[in-house]
Amino acid sequence: MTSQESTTKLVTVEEYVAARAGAGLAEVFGAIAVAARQIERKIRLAGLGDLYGGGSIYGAAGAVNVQGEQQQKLDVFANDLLTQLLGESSHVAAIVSEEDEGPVEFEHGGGRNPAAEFVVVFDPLDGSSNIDVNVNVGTIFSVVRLVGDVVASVLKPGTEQAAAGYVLYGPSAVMVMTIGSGVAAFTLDEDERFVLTAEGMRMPEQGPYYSANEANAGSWPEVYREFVGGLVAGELGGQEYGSRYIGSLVADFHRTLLKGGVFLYPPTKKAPRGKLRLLYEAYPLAMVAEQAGGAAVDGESRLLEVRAAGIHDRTPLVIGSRTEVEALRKAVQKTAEEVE
Ligand code: FBP
Repeated sequence: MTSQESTTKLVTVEEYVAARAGAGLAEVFGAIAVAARQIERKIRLAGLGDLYGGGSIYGAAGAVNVQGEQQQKLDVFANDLLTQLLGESSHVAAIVSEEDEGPVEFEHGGGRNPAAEFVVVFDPLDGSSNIDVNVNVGTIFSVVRLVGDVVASVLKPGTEQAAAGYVLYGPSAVMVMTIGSGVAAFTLDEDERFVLTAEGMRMPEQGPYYSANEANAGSWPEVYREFVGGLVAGELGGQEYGSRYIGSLVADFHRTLLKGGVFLYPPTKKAPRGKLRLLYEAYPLAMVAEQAGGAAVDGESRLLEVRAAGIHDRTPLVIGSRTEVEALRKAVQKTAEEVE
């Protein structure tokens, strides 16, 4: 159904944010929405490969990013597009991306635009291992206020985020976001606009799924193995659990937001400080989780209060329904006390 036929007043994400947080932040969401719709189109048509000329967008771009990972062509496409469109906004002073070593600062008229009050931090395309196999991937973003220099602004605790969210490129493209007053979802419609489809979203108190790469379980700290074992054994209030793991953080988180349960990426021998990145993976999802009544920890501490020392810092992540996350936090804390 197109907007012309719709009898309901459709609200775009830009209108929603403008009405609640002003034109500046609305412009930032507008830039993210335009980028997301072009990324969505590129992903949707990627399977056509080179049929229509122009080469395939699948595969490696031939470069390695600051994480030491092979950049995928779609990573580079998404990164360049977000950087370009956010750079055109007079309200954005700089961006920080998973794909770039340092911040990219924007100049308007030969210097920083004094009206530029935001820095946007993002993972342009999360779930790289799933890009070429047509499985859901996403874009994750966090918006912080510029206070002093860019790095100092983005290294503030996650509690300081002005806004956060993600776009899931799945059967439908959905943007889930918060500006600090609850969680809303916007779905890409046939007129290529992200229109409001859910508001005041709540994560169930406890859910039927746990989500983790159990192939790593052998190198998790014991307390995480015991925790997952306890879930499977029905020890958490008798709740039965199924296992779900897509391997794209955005997709695994989105299911957890809607159905409840817990997603875990514990420390491993290979990644003792965790695999996932604090600023552009964990912080934004933790803000969404908390705003929807869920929770997020790095094991023992509230994730949003964990401080980053560097823009590409990694962290263990346990996120989801309050019941499971609180139970895990208590177990890790107890283990830490026993060690002391
Ligand atoms: P990037 O693709 O942005 O590097 O994200 C990391 C990620 O792919 C997450 O989306 C996902 O949760 C995790 O890594 C999967 O890791 P693993 O393959 O070790 O299970």
